Amino acid sequence: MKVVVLTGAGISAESGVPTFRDADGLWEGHRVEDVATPEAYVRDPVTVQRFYDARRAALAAVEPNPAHHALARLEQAVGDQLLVVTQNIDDLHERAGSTRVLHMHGELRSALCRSCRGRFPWEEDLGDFPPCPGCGTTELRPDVVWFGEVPYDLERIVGALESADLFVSIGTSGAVYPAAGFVRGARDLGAQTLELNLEPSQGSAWFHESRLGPATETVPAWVEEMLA
Ligand code: BJW
Repeated sequence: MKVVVLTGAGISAESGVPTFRDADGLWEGHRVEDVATPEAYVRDPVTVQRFYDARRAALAAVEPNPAHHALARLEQAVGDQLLVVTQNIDDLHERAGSTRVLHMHGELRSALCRSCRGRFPWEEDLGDFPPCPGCGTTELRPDVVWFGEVPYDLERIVGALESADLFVSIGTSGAVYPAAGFVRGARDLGAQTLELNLEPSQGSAWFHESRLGPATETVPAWVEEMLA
């Protein structure tokens, strides 16, 4: 059975990574659509760099939780029958042991050069505008996908959705496209669809089944069912 799992901020919430749109979310008091844009970066690159530098540094203090570990166990059992597509820019899936992960909204531990478009693994701060390892300019920015930019790996994701038997969405509000449209696409193409979330997402009605609860409980329980 081919399974595509889409994850959002909710899967990392219990690791201590803030979500975006919940009451105590990352951009509380701001509309995410106003701040997560290339225009916001051009207006005030120093503030944006510092914001992502702080989030990159904060990764050192968080650990994968039982939901990330359960998905890694599922991959160990089914191999390339499972693809995890994450909107998250943290690296908790990989640290739990998942290897088949696509980061459609980029990664904190990567830098993107606005000049040569090179992408480079990156652990340090970008706020002091270091030179690009590829072209030497000081145009490195966080390698994340802001509103109006095209998400990564869409071709591979669409291909996987086309052949999926089961699509599972975990901890995402369904507020951001194209990810929010994956459930309809997968369902139209014949997949069963399952939502695991703390509360119903905006697209909840599109799923065949919805299970509510914290990811650290619902995800391991679902994985145990898959492995039984
Ligand atoms: C738990 C839990 C627990 C909590 N257990 N669960 C009008 C209509 C339709 C579309 C558009 C439109 N106008 C513009 C668009 C397109 C636009 C868009 O979607 N805008 C919306 C505002 C409508 N999209 C884009 O611009 C995208 N690009 C694009 O469309 O390109 C064009 C194109 C597409 C396809 C082909 C060719 C061209 C780009 C979107 C980029 C999003 N970037 C961000 C920032 C990334 C960097 C960063 O991290 O700072 O990505 S925004 C932010 O939202 C981030 C997230 O990945 C994304 C989704 O958030 P997520 O993960 O769902 O988090 P929350 O906080 O919203 O929800 C948390 C959930 O967890 C909740 O449901 C809780 O219940 C749950 N939860 N605790 C289980 N313990």
